[in-house]
Amino acid sequence: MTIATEKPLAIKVRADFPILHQEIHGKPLVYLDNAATSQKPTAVLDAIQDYYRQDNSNVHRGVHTLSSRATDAYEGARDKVASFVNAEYRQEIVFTRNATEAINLVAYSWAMSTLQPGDEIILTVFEHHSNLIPWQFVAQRTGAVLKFVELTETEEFNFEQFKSLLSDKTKLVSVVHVSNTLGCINPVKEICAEAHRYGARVLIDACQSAPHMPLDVQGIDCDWLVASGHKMCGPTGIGFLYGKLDLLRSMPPFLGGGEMIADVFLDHATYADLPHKFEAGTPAIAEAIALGAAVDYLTEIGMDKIHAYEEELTAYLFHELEQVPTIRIYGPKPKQDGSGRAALASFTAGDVHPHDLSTILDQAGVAIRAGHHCTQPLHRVLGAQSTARASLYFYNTYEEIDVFIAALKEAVDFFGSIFG
Ligand code: C6P
Repeated sequence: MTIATEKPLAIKVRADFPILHQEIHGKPLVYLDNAATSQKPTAVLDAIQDYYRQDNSNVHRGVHTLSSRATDAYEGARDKVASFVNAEYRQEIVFTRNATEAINLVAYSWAMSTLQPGDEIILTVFEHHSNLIPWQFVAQRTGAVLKFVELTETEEFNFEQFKSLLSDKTKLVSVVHVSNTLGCINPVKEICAEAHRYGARVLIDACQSAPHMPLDVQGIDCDWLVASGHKMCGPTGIGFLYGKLDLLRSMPPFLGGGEMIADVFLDHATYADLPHKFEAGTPAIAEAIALGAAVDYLTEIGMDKIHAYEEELTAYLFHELEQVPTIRIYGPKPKQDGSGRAALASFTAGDVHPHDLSTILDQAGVAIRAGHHCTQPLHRVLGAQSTARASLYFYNTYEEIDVFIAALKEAVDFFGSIFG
């Protein structure tokens, strides 16, 4: 197949990622586990170092210089995230530890205090456990009922069946934007429009979309959106919740403690304004600042460029993967130009255990994930106990895909010769 002649994006940015320039078992590292976590550019590593070397102090508390520098940098990071997702107001961004905590915040604060027995929550059968277990908790505590959108024949969101689930009983639709296992891209704007016709709220899990494509929460018109910093070039320990201003205002606090209060008496308290109402205790200051640096880095490259390059890579990955004997790739096929799905592929190869594939590929320097990817119910639907998964990011090259495919073919041949 033809490959774009312009210098690929990866070649321009690889020098920014020190970790990529190493050998694993004597072979150059080929990191294809980006859906689990991305690597970090020097700009992000420097932001953490610089903060601790020059500005380290607690935020929102002191009037001394270090404290105001730390506060400015921390709040500056909020501005960057707000503009990254096109939020209308900076107070609509709440820093959390990760996407999981952000979903739990909505579950404990909004859902536990709002939902009644018989109210319905719509999820999909392919949600990450982080967007399933909190709603199981809510259903157990409130008597709300969980309903599930199933897969189409092409293994993507079944929009017609989704519409048939909606009713006046629907109070919440909580769906993933891009599936971490199937790679399908859900029509979140249309999902919000349908759900809102019934007065239901919509939460979007953007863990696998925020790192890879431009996001516009106002355009999507979601009520909440969550993501994790570590998948988008930022550090671990920081993620965010976007929520519409009035909605966040109407929600009770999630965690209690310092930072989230206005006036405290022995028997009661009043709470701080947004977003501090939801940020109890000393926050992850360095991590938030480094997430701001990651957002700057991604924005400078351009999320549209990242998305376009990843589509090219997807086309190449699928073209090559489909040539591997016995391969079964899950989720929808990309269009010829690589669009229509994410730059990741979950697959099995005959009876070979995905963990064995991953172990053998590691010997060739290739890092892929094997397991259920925290989507166990989906794996049951697919009839696969586990899958192997290669997931790409904008610093991956065509040559790395070649190394991966060659190692995979060798592994499949090897196991084929053993199992006959
Ligand atoms: N998926 C993967 O390898 P946290 O752990 O909170 O940062 O992210 C949770 C999460 C939520 N939703 C989706 C769609 C996700 O992909 C993830 C994380 C990783 O697929 C780790 S299991």
